[in-house]
Parts: sequence; C-alpha cells; structure tokens
Amino acid sequence: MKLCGAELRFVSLPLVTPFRTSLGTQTVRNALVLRLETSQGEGWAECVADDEPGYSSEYLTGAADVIRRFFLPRLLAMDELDPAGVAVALGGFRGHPMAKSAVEMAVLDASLRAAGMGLSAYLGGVRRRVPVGVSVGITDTIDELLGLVDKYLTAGYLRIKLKIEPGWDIEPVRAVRETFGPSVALTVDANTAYRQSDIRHLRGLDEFGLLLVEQPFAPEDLHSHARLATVMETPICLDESITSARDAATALRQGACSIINIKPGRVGGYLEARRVHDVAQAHGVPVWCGGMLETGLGRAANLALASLPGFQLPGDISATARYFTEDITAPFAVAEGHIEVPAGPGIGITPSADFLDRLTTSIERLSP
Ligand code: NPQ
Ligand code: MG
Repeated sequence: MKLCGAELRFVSLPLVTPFRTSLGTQTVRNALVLRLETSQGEGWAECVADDEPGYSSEYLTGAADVIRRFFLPRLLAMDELDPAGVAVALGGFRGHPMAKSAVEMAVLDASLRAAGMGLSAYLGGVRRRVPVGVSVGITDTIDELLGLVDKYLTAGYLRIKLKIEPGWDIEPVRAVRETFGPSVALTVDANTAYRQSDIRHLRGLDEFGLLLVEQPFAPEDLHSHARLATVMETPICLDESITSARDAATALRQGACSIINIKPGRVGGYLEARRVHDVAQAHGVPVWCGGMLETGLGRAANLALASLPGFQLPGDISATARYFTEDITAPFAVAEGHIEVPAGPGIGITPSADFLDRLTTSIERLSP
C-alpha cells in the first residue's frame, strides 16, 4: 500500500455538560480527524490529544504539527506501507504517542478496509459487544453528583467511575455508596492529584468496596503506587503511568498496580495497546479500555480493542449521548450495559460528510 495524500481536519463538538476532573474543566471537545488517501482506498482516524498539555504533554495543535511536518512526509516517501510499519517508520521520532497512534489507526483502517477485515478480528477480539461504564466528573454539590449517578445507572451502565481530588473524595464516594448500595460497581480516578503523604488519607477509601483506585500519584512515581498497594485493600490501577508494554511489565514487576487502564493514544497505537494487553494477560492482570472523550472514530476502534479477551472490566466507552449531542459518525448506544463492536471492515464506521462539515473548524490537505 502506498500513501498518496492526507487531510487534517479540526472538528469542534460541544459537550452535553461540562466535564470536570482534577486536571480542569472541559466544555467542548476539539478533535483532530485524519483522513489518509492510499493506493487501496481511504483510512480514517482521530488524535485524542486535548487542547492543552494537561493529561499528558501532548496537545492538539502540537500533534497536528508533528503529523504534518514529520510523520506524513516520512510515510508519503515510503513505497510499501502497512500497519506494523508505521511505528517502525516513526520510531526515530521521540514521544508524541497520541499523534503516532492517530497515524497508525488511519493506516490500520485503510489496509483492513481494503482487506475486508474488521479491526476486532484483526486484533484478536472474542466479543461482539463489550460491557461499558461511565466516568462521572467532579460536581459542585453531592446532590448533583447523586443525580448524575442515578441517571447513568438508569441508562444501564455497568460501572460508575467517580473523578476525585483532594477535598472531593471520601464524602462523595460515601454518599454514592450509601445511596445506591453495595452492589454498584464503583471505581475512583484521581488523575495524579495526590502525593505520597496522602497514603493514610487514601486508605480511608478502603471501606467503600471499590473495584479499583486509578492513578492517585504522578505518572513517573511508580514507587508511591507500590507503597500504597502494600497498605491498601483496594486494587491500584494505572493509567497515565503506562506508556508502553515495557512500562506495564516494569509496573507489574514493582507491584505498582494490579489492574491496567489501556488507552491506545497514550501507548502510541492499537498494536502497542495489544502488547500491553498481552503483558497483562501473562501476569494474570485484568485490563480495561480507557476513554479520552473520543468522537465516533476513536470510540469505534476502542470497542474493537475492548473485544480482546483480557478486557475483563467495563471500559470508559460510553454512549455518544454521554458526551455529545452531535458527533461526526452515527451515534453509539448502550443496551443492557453493553455497546456493540462495529462489524464492518476497518474500524467499521465512516464519518458522515454532513455531520463532518457541520462540525469542522478547519481543513488542511497534504500531498507528496
Ligand atoms: C481518564 N478520561 O481516564 C480520562 C481523563 C480525561 C473519561 O475519565 C479532554 C480530552 C478532556 C481527554 C479529561 C475519562 C479530558 C480527557 C479527562 C481525558 O483519566
Ligand atoms: Mg484515568
């Protein structure tokens, strides 16, 4: 397969409600959509970087820049392009995993579409639908939080994840547990908001029977996570800390986590995401698919990833309506707590030209 041209497009999707985490408050999802034109047809992808370098060091216009100036020229110069070749070809460029993941996803989509194969089958998926949960942002009041959780449980979500930070942890978790009872699958995500000196405080979460506590400490601080794991009953799950399969092996060897959140963008692509899954499987450690407020493109590909056998916990892959009133693809819906894995070739879904045009804020074309 040869790359013939590409289109980089920014889209802007208003969120149905502001999404507040320990990192900040989001009211609109600006996304970068990539369309590759190849000798065998087109391929679609999105880059999951955010506007600002808050969740990680990547940010949207920076990702567009590295794709435009370095990644696409390198791929346009190649005679034979295939999905596994993307990481090899871009291996000389450090960092930028979300930008690399977007390019790899578009090549995967193009080559699998040409081959008539779905991404789930290609990756080794074993499920036609996947169990899903929902991530609930920090709210102004506990009543407001209880109202949201009630709505999501009614919608059928199989797991509720509460965003926490210092000052918003024990009390909201207690209120949710007391209101909705012991059988609700509940987790918390701190997005790195705590320090090692908070270990005693975090142990206070043990009484609520949480499935896991996600990323309490800084990404590079495996040591504090390992310390916490020795004194806390609740399993520790890492998100920001795991940027490759090698990181996953290191974290597991050090006892820093016993569950892993996998986001393809964070680890540089769907193929590395599968390797993280394989490392976890070899350690008998469950994984689940994280979320980055993806458009329908990333949501479709994440559903394929989450169909692999090691994805033992509900993912942060919610219905489109959890985040957006309008998307660039047909919406995904939750039924009985599950979302169906798209069945078509490639990522299994194509943006609608109408929806795309309505939400696009800029387009740029690249050719050799
Ligand atoms: C997480 N996601 O698991 C992330 C964090 C996150 C669904 O909880 C814009 C783009 C804002 C991506 C805020 C969920 C974001 C973002 C938070 C990702 O840690
Ligand atoms: Mg997280």
